Amino acid sequence: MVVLAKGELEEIALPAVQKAAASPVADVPEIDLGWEDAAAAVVAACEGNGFFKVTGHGVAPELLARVEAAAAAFFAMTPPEKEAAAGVPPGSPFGYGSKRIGSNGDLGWVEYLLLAVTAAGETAPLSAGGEASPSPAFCLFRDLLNEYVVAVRSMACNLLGLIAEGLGLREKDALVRLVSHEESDSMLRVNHYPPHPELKLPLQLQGHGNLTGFGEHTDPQIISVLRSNDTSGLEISLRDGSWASVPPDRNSFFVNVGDLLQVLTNGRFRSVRHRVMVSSPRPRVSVIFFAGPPPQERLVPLPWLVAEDGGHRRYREFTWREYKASADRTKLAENRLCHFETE
Ligand code: GA4
Repeated sequence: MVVLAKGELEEIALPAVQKAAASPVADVPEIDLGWEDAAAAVVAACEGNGFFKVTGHGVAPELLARVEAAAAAFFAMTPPEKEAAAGVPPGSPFGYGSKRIGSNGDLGWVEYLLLAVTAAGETAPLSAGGEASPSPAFCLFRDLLNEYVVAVRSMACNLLGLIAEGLGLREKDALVRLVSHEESDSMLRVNHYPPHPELKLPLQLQGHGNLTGFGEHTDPQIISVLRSNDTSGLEISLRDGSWASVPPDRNSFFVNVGDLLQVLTNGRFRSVRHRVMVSSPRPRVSVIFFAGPPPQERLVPLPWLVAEDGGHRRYREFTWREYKASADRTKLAENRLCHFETE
């Protein structure tokens, strides 16, 4: 067991680094958004492992580099400084967190910032979800993240438009409208995976171990758009249930199919199970935009896809508020969709 040093946020025992065989490298489809046949390529990737890489996205590399540097500076502060900077009352799911994931006892070798995205007009102001006022330095970081959210949310909408096109939906904005709505419930998560103390030891003393940074799970939302620095760690579960590692690429974005897209496509796409393993001696920083619908949105498989499936509707209707409340009662690794399946 590794017990964190006194003076850290609190003492939480984590399992020691496990000896584990490295996962094979995933064959991740790469899609350039400028391609003429991007819609078909996105649908094929979603039907495959539900995970793909986006290039030709048009987001300025300079913005990505600024966000990466600002995130590193934020996590370089002491835990009390980070908590105070994020300015969120205790008990809120938003703001700064360390090692605890969700509220049902999941732990990971990760610290994070979780922010609500409230989509008002053209901009996407981030709110830490509380009344307490954040520090001026944190406000600057938040302004930068707002800029990032505008870019990445527009990419998410682009992708949802391509999916609708590739699926041959008559209603072209059936998916986009869920995320571009004024009350859409999207989130931004900035994760920092410090190298495990044992991984700082000379290689011959380490035993090539692995530690869970963020345990396996599927994302509950529609799609998630992730960007990381050049440190490895992300792994996806392939259709056969085996794990494969995703080589990092700081110039590209990675997209996950979420649970809601699985429902909307009546199971034609499947939400991808993924996890982060900490095995690098360098820190990993990732920023993930989770594209969600308004809380009151009623979700049901799209009629066209139900018809294509011989009229079999695989999920019952529910609201996003209902799904989130149900998800919040689960442990990270649980299957959350099974509660919404029809007979
Ligand atoms: C996984 C995806 C996002 O990080 C997140 C996570 C959320 C949390 O950290 O509070 C959850 C997890 C995520 C799924 C099930 C519940 C809720 C932790 C947890 C055990 C912010 C989200 O929306 O769902």
